[in-house]
Amino acid sequence: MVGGRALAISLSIGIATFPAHAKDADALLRAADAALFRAKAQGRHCLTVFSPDLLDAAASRFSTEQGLRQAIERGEFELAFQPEVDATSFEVGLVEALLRWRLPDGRLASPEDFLAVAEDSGLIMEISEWVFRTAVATASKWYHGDWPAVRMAINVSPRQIAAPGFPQRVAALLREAELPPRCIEIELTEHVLQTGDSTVATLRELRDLGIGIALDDFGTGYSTLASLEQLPFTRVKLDRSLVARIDSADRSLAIAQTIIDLCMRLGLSITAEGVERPEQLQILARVPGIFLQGYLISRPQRAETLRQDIDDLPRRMASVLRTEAEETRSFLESGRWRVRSA
Ligand code: G
Ligand code: MN
Repeated sequence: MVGGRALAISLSIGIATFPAHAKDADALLRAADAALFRAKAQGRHCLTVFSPDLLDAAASRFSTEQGLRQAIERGEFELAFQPEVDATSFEVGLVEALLRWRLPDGRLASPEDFLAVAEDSGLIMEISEWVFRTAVATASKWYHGDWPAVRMAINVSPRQIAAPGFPQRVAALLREAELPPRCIEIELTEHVLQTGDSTVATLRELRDLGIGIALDDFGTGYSTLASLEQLPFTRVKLDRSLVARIDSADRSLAIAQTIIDLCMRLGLSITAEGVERPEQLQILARVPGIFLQGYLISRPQRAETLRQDIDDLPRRMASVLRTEAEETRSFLESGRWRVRSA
C-alpha cells in the first residue's frame, strides 16, 4: 500500500552461478543480466537461468543497437510507400509510409528485424521522429506538386504518442510543411492502450485537428474490442492473419465477415492488409467501401516508381480478375469442387 493505493508489483529474476556460468564478478553480473533480459522478454514475473546462447542474443542485440545509432547519424533509413486502394475502383485512398533500413552491405532491413532493439534502447524516439518528419515532407511535396488528393498513413509508436506535447508538435510540423491535417492518418497498434489514461485525450486532440487515426494490425492482440470501444479511431486495419485464409476456410471467412460487420456498425473505415491472392480480392471486392493493401495490389516501393505502379493498377487488377474468373470456371467444371461440411 502506498498513499492508500494498492500497487501490484511483479518480480523478474535472472540467475547466474559461479563458477559454472562465469569466472569473475563482472562476467557473472553480465550473465545474470542476460538471463534477466530473457525473463522480461518472456513476459516478466518469472525467473530465467543463464545459458550461453543468451550471451549470443545479447551480443546480437548490442551490435544491432550500435548499428542503429550509426544509421541515425549516417542517414541510412528510407521510406517505402504502399497504397491502400478502393476494392472496386482501385483508386488510391491512402499511401502508407513504411520504414526501411539500408544496411551498410546494401541489404534492406524491415522494422520487424530491428524494432524490438529500437524500443528497448529508446532509439525508437529518434527514429520515429525521422519517419514522421520525412513522411510529412514527402506528402507535402506531393500535395503541392501533382497529387493534391494524397493522404499519407504514418506508423506511430506508443512511446511517441505518450510523449508530452505530441499533438502540438504534429500541428506545428504540418503548419511548417503547409500540409492540411486531413492529408495525414496515423496508425497505432492496440499497445497504445498500455500508455495510460491520457492517451484518449491525446487521440481526441489529434482528431480535433482533423487527423485520421487507424488501429493497425487488428486481430493479432488481446484487448482489441476494448480498444475499439474506448479509443476514437476512424479506421481499422485488419491484420493479414485475418485475411490469409478467407478464400479457403469457412471459419476464417466467418470471422472476417463478422469483424467487418462490427467495424461498419461502429462507423469505422476498413483496410484489409496482406491481400496476396486474386481469390482474396474477389471476396473482399464485395464489401462496399473497403480499402485493400497487399503485395497483390502493390508492393512497398520507392516514391519514384509508385506513381507509375498506381496509374497501372486498374488495368493490372482487371487482368488479375479475368484470369481468376477463368481459373474458377475451369476449377468448377473439373468436378473437384464440392461443398465443404461445416
Ligand atoms: O504493422 P504494419 O501493418 O504497419 O506492417 C506493414 C508491413 O507488412 C510492412 O513492412 C510491409 O512490407 C508488409 N506487407 C505489406 N503488404 C504485405 C503483404 O501482402 N504480405 C505480407 N506478408 N507482408 C506485407
Ligand atoms: Mn501500418
